[in-house]
Amino acid sequence: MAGIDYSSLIPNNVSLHENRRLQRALEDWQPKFLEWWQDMGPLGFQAKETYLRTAVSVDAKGWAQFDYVRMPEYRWGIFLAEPEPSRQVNFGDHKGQPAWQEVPGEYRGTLRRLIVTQGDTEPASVEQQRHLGRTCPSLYDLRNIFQVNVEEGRHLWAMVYLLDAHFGRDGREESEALLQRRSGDADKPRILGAFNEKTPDWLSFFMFCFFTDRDGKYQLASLAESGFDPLSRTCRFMLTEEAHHMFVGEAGIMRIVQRACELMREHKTDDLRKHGGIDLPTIQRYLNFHCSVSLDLFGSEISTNAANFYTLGLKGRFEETKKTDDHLLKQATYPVAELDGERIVTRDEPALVSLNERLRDDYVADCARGVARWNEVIRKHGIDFELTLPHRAFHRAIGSFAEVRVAPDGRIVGQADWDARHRDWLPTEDDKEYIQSLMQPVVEPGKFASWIAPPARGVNGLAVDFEYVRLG
Ligand code: BYC
Repeated sequence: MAGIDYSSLIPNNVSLHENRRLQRALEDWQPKFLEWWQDMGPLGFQAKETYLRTAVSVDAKGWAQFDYVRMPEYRWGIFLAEPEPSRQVNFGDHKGQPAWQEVPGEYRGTLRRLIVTQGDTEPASVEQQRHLGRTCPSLYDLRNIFQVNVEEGRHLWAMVYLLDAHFGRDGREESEALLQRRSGDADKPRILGAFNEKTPDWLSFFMFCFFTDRDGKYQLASLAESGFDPLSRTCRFMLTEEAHHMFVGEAGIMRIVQRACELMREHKTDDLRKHGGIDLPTIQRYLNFHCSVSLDLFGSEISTNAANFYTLGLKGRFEETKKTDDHLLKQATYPVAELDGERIVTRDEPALVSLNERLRDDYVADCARGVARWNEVIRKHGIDFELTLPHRAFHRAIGSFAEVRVAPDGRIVGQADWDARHRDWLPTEDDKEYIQSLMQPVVEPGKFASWIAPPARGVNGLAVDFEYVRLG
């Protein structure tokens, strides 16, 4: 692969052409990435021209260039947000020191683990969504999922760049391992729980984009505060793309809710399964599932790992620099929900070990704003139903609530209650079968599946019936 013009093939603002060692590492990795993309990327559409956004620079003009491209020819670029002059470490024991341009030797292992954990989620989500193109509800949605997929690919490139540029041989080995783990594989699974779940249908996909990509937003925002400046700058740029993924999720669910309401009004019934819609209680059960597995992604409520990441200056709080406290947190406390026998109580805990919970709080508040916008659609149709976020203790596999059974309203219930009721709370086999039966491809420009309303507008100012993917 020697002799590739990397500046044009891999748009970048990290002067790739000046760094022979890094170029060689990426030259070695790139064909393996493409092989992984062919094996695990969107199935069946690799040769189709798709109207995609590509970042060719980080400025306002360059970060969103739209054109038709075949996915394997997508130009996965490497971009860091512009440097902040004289940036410092803004929290923890090194507060006030100049931000690090190289990895501090003593934090190598910890930082590598954070970057690998972040990087691992990116290919995982592409793997999870591999089959969805075949059942797209419209060409518009097909284009959107491919946009999300290529950008997750770019986010993998972003983490591989950090590993290859700053972690020597260990980094290169980790870059390879990122292409070897597989979502849901019993022997070599992805690192975090939610990324080993299946995304078998489009309702799950939109929920994933709303809930799980939003974890991405909060984790990236915390890493964007890092004292390790290349990580900070990388994450800052990734956040611009992450916003689109959450839009796809929020707007997707909103359109499903809209369609459900239209069908309820038209047929004067809640039973939408006769009419090809997705009823609101089913949407609620999918919401409960995706919210709870995404809450797990924040780690344990009380975490010495989180305290260390902060004290070492590696991972901050959401909007760290906007906070007005001492940014050391050694004396501070934070209210944390905990199990107390048969009750859930809130106790003040040392703030440093509570940082996962604090980030989870920021996340839950953000999710609640999105759910309120969905409820606004229901309310406008004059329908008496409200979607709600499940209690944070519901259906958890990580942290203090992993051992107990909790109802979506926060009541601790016994196993017998759980067995009797969980079909009301989580997607049932029936639900899954019904949703699967709806997954019939709709590929005529401007047409939409029966269970989802068209979007209010198309992509990049284009019409909703634009040919977003050329299937011909
Ligand atoms: N599943 O103290 P604890 C995204 C492990 S999403 C499995 O509780 P800690 C995206 C943990 O690793 C954002 N294992 O947690 C979205 C630890 O293992 P070790 C991804 C889990 O370390 C959509 C042990 O349990 N980025 O970008 O404070 C599409 C005890 O750890 C889980 C990041 O996550 C779990 N859910 O925090 C595409 C940021 N949770 O050390 C992309 C980087 C915990 O005992 N990662 N464990 O072997 C981190 O900051 C932290 O690793 C975590 C966990 C927040 C994930």
